[in-house]
This record gives sequence, structure tokens and C-alpha cells, in this order.
Amino acid sequence: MKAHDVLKHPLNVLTREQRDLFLQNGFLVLPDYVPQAWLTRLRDAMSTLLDRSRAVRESDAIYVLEEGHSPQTPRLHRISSPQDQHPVFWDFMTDPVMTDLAADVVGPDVKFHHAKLNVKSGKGSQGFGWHQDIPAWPHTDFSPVTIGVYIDGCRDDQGPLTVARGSHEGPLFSMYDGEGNFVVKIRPQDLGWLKDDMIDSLTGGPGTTVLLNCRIVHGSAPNRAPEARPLLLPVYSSADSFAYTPSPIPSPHQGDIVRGKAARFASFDTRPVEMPPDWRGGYKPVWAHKKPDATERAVGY
Ligand SMILES: O=C(O)CCC(=O)C(=O)O
Repeated sequence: MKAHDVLKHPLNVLTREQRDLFLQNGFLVLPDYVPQAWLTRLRDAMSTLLDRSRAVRESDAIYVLEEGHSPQTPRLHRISSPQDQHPVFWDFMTDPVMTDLAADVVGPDVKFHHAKLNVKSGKGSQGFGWHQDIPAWPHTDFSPVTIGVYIDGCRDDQGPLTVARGSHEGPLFSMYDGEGNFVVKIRPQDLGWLKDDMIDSLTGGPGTTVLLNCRIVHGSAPNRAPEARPLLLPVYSSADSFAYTPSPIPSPHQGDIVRGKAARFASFDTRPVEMPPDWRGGYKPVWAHKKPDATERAVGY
């Protein structure tokens, strides 16, 4: 569903001003949005998965390990598809606290695409270079939204999400490097337009929730603090928006309608979108690519 049709539907959670801000800027921050009771359940579930990761020696389809990971001190970049590893995550992602919020920006019929939990363990965990998300999971239109939840909050020194305000209205940039690797990073020569006064760093207390348009240019700095910065990142779309490719982070829940009803017709946006590699051959997470050199325009590193 395109934005002008979304606007015809009544709001559930957001004010009109908040929805307008999201459409204008390509992101929205809701301080302390997720209720404490949910945060407690999410923390318990996360702690169970962190415990399970103690037995993992090498990154796999679920756990992406950080340098220094050990059975004594689990250090994770990411838990892929946490909703398939612990029921609390799926309960949360399908609860109105999330689906009503998604409906406010994608329309009343909401489809789940994928999710990940970026743990960013701390003491120097890598960040993310400037990138756009939609080329990794292109859809027939640009309705997909990532709803990020900072489970424990996020300070400036913990590698917050950093966005280029309004960049969702601009072009999509290539996510391939000069050698044809899909590195999910904009090449330095494509970033000349990015000025400091366009950049917002998204911090907040526990439960602070961040909506990101699927085209917005964003990244994040390393987490230099001693504490981890868990960020839960489910992605939803309008029910009438269809993925062109399999998801890089697969789940049996991909395509589930989590609010409202399934669509009989697809919505199309004619703006072009670069296609990712064939993920059936395996997905190489961003950390598997070489670190950038000092000449790159960095948020992420
Ligand atoms: O976890 C982060 O700091 C950034 C995540 C991100 O940009 C992404 O997953 O697209």
C-alpha cells in the first residue's frame, strides 16, 4: 500500500503529527514505547538464547558470533529469526503493541517479513556502514517498515541507529562493492550528498522504539560501552506488498498476516530497486565482509 492510501485509514497508536513526521523524515522515535511487562519477558527470552549460544563455537544460521565469544562470555552480533527460537518473540511481534503500530504506517492489513536481534555485545562491537535495507529484501512497493526496539535502551556510546533524515525520498544506492560483493554498504563515492545536519542519532531509554522506512539511509557506530545494546528488529509490510526474492534471514513465518486480512491484488511502485544475490546460495552477514579502510565516510566503523 502506498502512503497516500495509508493516510485514508484511522490511526491506532500514533498521533497524526507522528505519522506525518514518519512520512516526511523516513523515521520516527517513540521514547519508552514498549511496556515494562513486555520488556521483562523479552529480556528473559533473550537471556535463554544467550545461554544457548554458549555451546556454539562458530557462527551459524541462528547465532552470529562476535570476536571473543566463549562459553564463559557469550558475545553475539546477532540472533537471526529470534521468533523461531523462543515463543515470546513471536508473541511480541504479533501483539497489537507492534501490529497496531505497524498498521499506522503500512495500512490495516499487515504482513510479517523477517526479524533479527542485533545484540552488539559491547567493548568495541562493530557498527554498520551507511546502507539502505530494501535492496536486501526487495518488495513490489516500498511499504516495508522496520520497527526497532531497544530492549535495554541505547546511549550515544552504545552505537545507536543513525539516520540520514529525508533520504528515503532520494535514490536507492548500490549495495554491491566494486568487486560485485553484496556488502550492504553504500560506496564512499555515492555519499557526497550526506551532510552532518541531516544526521540524527537515535537514542533512548528501555523500550524506546524506532520506525525506519525501508529506503532510508542509515547505519550505526560501534558499541564502545561495557554493556550490550540489544535491538530487536522485526520487519512488516502492507499485506499487498510482496517480496520479489526469498528472505536473506528466512523464517516459516515469512508472509504471515499478523493483522487484518491477506491481499488479493499486489501493490506496485515503479521506482527501480537493485536485486540482491540469490539468497538460496546462502546469506553472508555484513560482518563476514572485510572491514572498511580509513578513507571511508563512516558512521558504522
Ligand atoms: O544494529 C544496528 O546497529 C544497525 C542495524 C541495521 O542497520 C540493520 O540491521 O539494517
